[in-house]
Amino acid sequence: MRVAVLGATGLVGSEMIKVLEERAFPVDELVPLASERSAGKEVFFKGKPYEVRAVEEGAFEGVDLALFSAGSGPSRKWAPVAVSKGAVVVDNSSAWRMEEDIPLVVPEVNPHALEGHKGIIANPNCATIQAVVALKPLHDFFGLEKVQVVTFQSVSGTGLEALDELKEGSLAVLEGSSPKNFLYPKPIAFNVLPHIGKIDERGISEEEYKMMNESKKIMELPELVVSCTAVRVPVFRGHSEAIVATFKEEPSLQDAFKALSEAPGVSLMDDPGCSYSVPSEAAGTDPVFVGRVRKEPLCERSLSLWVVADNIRKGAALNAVQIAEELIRKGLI
Ligand code: 2RA
Repeated sequence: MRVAVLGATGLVGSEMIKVLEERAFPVDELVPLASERSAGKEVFFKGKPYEVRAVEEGAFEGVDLALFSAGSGPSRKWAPVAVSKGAVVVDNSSAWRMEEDIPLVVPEVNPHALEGHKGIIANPNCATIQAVVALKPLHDFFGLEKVQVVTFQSVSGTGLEALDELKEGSLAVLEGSSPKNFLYPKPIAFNVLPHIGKIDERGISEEEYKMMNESKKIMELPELVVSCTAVRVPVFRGHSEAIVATFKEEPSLQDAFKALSEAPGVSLMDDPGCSYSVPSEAAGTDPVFVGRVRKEPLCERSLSLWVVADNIRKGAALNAVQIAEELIRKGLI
């Protein structure tokens, strides 16, 4: 299979190439693509160097699968071009996610949504992916009615620049000075910012809308009530989420543990001594770690969960490759 990766030099794009190799995806030829600015750089796949090409129409000739992680603008421009050349596009940007006829897919939750795709498939937002992987098994058991999520999102979600900012900003603070020109509305070093994406006139941020809207589409629960506060935290890699899930039926802890322990993509942390994961442990791994599972005294018929995952892997690159694997399994590519 001829596989293109657009955004090949970025955090997610380079992880996509790594995951393709790790999972022995059937790549006969890799076509690493990027903007003019990054063209000419070198990436490695199966021990071989590949020169990154500047994206242009001809680059998609003969491409079977195109994994995109280059932002909404380039996705809107190049995904239709890639499809016109016969490729199936799995796009990690937010460009297509809420388009009615575009599947928004987490393979552990709604693989059936791939049927009848028209060439473009949207990869959900990282924070949404880990939440629905944890919620799906509980929904199947108890019927999900309402979800309240507070996210603790690492700076890698913003990209390579933000990793440098956290490091340099933290050093500056430790040396007694203050961080200089920063990417976020306020310095992230030793700070937490309840502000990811623009905040609208209702006081809700773009990231919070992603959680609210994407989770309903993926779980096919248009009536689901979702509330989210998305927070940026001074962590390099790995998103964490405190979730309160309210169900139609009273959830028993025993059934909740059974559902989670058997759920695809979930690693249940249920050791009474240490029933939770943390970003430093989740970084570089595939599972969605679910811990601190407990009855929620504040709300009836509710459970509280602590959900941690690597936002660059399961939250982006791995989920995209798993979608491609599912397409092969279903004969849809
Ligand atoms: C973030 N979810 O964490 C957004 C985009 N990756 O910044």
